[in-house]
Formats: sequence, C-alpha cells, structure tokens
Amino acid sequence: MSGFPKSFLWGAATAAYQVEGSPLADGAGASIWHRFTHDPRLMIATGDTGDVACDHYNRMESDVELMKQLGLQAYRFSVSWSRVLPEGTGRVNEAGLDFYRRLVDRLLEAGIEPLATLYHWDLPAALDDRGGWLNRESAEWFAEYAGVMFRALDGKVKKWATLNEPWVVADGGYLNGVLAPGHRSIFECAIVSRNLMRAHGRAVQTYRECGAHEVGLVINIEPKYPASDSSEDLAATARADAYMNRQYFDPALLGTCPEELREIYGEAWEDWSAEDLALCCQPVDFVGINYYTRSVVRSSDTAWPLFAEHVVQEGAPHTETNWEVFPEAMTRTLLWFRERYGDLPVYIMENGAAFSDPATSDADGILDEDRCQYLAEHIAAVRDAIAAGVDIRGYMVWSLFDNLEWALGYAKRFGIVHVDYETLARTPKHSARLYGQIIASNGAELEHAA
Ligand code: PNW
Repeated sequence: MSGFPKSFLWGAATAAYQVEGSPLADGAGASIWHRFTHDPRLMIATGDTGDVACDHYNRMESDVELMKQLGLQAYRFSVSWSRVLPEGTGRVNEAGLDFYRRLVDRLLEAGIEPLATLYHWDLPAALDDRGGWLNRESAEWFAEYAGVMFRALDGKVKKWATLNEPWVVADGGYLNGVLAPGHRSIFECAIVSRNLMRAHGRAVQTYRECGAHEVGLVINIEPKYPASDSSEDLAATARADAYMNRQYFDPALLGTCPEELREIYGEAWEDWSAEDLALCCQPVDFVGINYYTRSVVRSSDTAWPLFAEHVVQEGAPHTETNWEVFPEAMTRTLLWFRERYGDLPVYIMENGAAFSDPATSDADGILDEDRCQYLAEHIAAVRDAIAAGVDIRGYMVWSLFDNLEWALGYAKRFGIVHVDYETLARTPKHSARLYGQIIASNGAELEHAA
C-alpha cells in the first residue's frame, strides 16, 4: 500500500549535450550548443563546454550497467539531431544513429525501458544557418528527423517525446539570450514559440504514420502564486502563468492561445492561423511534466515584457540554482493540469535539485542529505496527486549524473550519481541509494524517508 500503481515507472533522465561529450565524433555535425559554448561572448559565466561532459558517448555500456545496479526501471535520454543528420536534413549518418541503436539495445537487455526525447535544445548548427526555429520550414525539418528516428527505433522505444520544454527554448534562447542560440528579440520569441509547436504537431503526425506506440511532449510547469491579492499582483500572476505554464500546453492540448499573450507580446504578437492551431493540437498519448519550483509574483513597472517579477522568499529553503524548495506546489500543479486539460496520462519527466556536494561522505558515498530530502518530499507530493485522482504513470529524477548545466556549466550538480570531472569516475550518492530503495518498495520506503 504505497500509493503508487503497480505499473508505476521509476527512472532517471539526462539530455544528449549535457552528458555525451564527443559532440563531433563519428561524422556528427555541430549543434547550436557546440557553437554557443565555444563562443566566449555567449558562454560568459564559465567557459565550460560539452566537449567531454560525462563522456557518456564512450562509456555508455558501463553507464547502463550502473543504471541496472541502481535499480532503475526506465531511462529518459535525448537524441542529438546533428549526430543522426549532420546537416539537419537529408543525409543520415549511420554511425551516429548507431550510438542510439546500441544504447536502446543495452537498455532493453538490462530490463530498463528507454524513453526517448527528440529535441532537448541541440538544434543542428546547419539548420540555424537557415534561420533555425525562426524558419517556418523548421516544422518539416523536424518531421523528417522524427521519421528517421521512429523508423530506426520504433518497436524498441515505446515512449517518444517530441520537444523538451519549448518555453525554455524560446525564452532562454531567443528572448533573454542566455541559452543557445543567444538571441534577444521578443519578435523572434513569438515566432519561435509557434514554430516549435508546429514542429511538435508535424512530428506527432509523422509518428501516427509510422508507429503504434506512444508519443507526447514535455513541458516545464512552475506554478505562480500572487504576492498579494491586489488586482495588480493578481493580473501580473496571470500573465506569468500564461507565459510559462499555458503558452505551450494550451495550443497543444486545447488548440487555443492564452489571451494574456496578446498583452505580453504587444506588437510582436500575431494571431495564429486556424491551420497552425489545428496542426499544433494533435492528439497525444501522454504528457511529460517537469517540475522544480514555484514562483511568487508581484506586479512591476519595469520588468519588461511581463511587468511581473519574482519575489524571493527569504528564509525559505532554496537549492543551488536559487530555486525555492516547495513540494506542495507540485501536487497543486498536477491537480491544476488535470482540471484544465483533462485526464491524460502524465509522466513526471524531470524533478530534482542542484546542491553542492557536502564535504562529508562515508563508505556508501556522498552524503547528499539535502537532495535525499528534496526527492522524498517531491515523490510524496506525486503520491498525493495520485491519491487525488491524477493519472500519473511514472517519475524520472533529474538527473542520473552531475552534468553540464547549460550556461551555468559544471558547477551546478543535479546528479544522484557524482561525476569527477578529472577522472570521469561515477560514484552513486546517498540519494541514489535512497532512490533505489524507493523504487524497490514501489514508494513504500517514503514512509521512512520523508
Ligand atoms: C530543465 N526555469 O531546464 C532542463 O530540461 C534540463 O536540461 C536542466 O538541466 C534542468 O531543468 C535543470 O535546470 C530548466 O527557469 C531550465 O524555469 C530553466 C527552468 C526550468 C527548467
């Protein structure tokens, strides 16, 4: 009686550019993340690159062995588009594709279910040269790539996600310039948001033509709480919520755009045509939700373009990325999701925390008690949402390994497995052991941990 269904799927997640290393090996083309990290004007904070990362590209077999030892039932990874199609379209690089064929075969031999994400932010640089996500043709490029992957791995991979976190791609990559390709334009952000969702729709259509299993998309949700009940703060909170939490799920699942976007984008807003809306709104088999934190919001005259700002909760626990630890918002978000979008199967595709490694360790590894507590509290929040009737089918920890935290580099460690970046040795932390016990007891272990 743990509160989790018998078939609940427990796993861990990574993304290609964050863990693989060897980004140009065996005929791969460069991605926009390779370019971004090698440009000192863009990768300003750290100068770290994904050239080596966790060297997962060369250590894949022993990494799958480790996943098996940890007791994982599923592994969520992403495919590097430019390994498979070096120019983004056209010629297939069999050697690149082969890496994912071998990965999936090893996972299946180890009894671990592969969950594949097609796009976790590493657009082929050759496509960026053709305008990238700003080009309306990007939906066709993505459908072509999706078709190559579905045909190569379908039957073996039974759960496919099209995009990971389109909000982060558009906001971080095209409005705030902090992620690849490092642009700063609200006009571009609006265009890219729509093209990403059109690409999602075309990939789902392609999937229906090739496959018989399951396809969905992965969206990050950060519930917004008003700082006060003044009408200004409530309106600011609604804008922040529309921009981050409804901007992508509404078109994909309802075939509409939130009204607030018109005000937020201003002159940059253009109504989506009926064709575009219909294309985005393809029936999906599941949704992935990534949850890390909540945000308290107040109105602000200067915080363009939302005129809403985040209010730091002094005294509350925070992770190393300055995200407040607030597990009950995860339950609330999952309930909100079902109320707004209906009874779709949900997978938690990411949840986890960056904490610096404590100096203390024992024979069992690094004593990351803060991460243990974070995971136990959030897994309990998932259990509470299941008890309230949300159809949650699985949970993936972010992340299996410490890895390249994008523009923040290697300093922020999210892994349940420690990576020594000198020796590349992997050492499970206490959180990995705790998670193994949670998995083995299908969640019953939480009664001791939380
Ligand atoms: C996710 N936010 O990114 C990504 O999918 C991972 O690749 C990443 O390593 C992980 O979370 C930890 O950051 C996010 O600002 C980045 O709300 C930013 C936000 C959310 C998710």
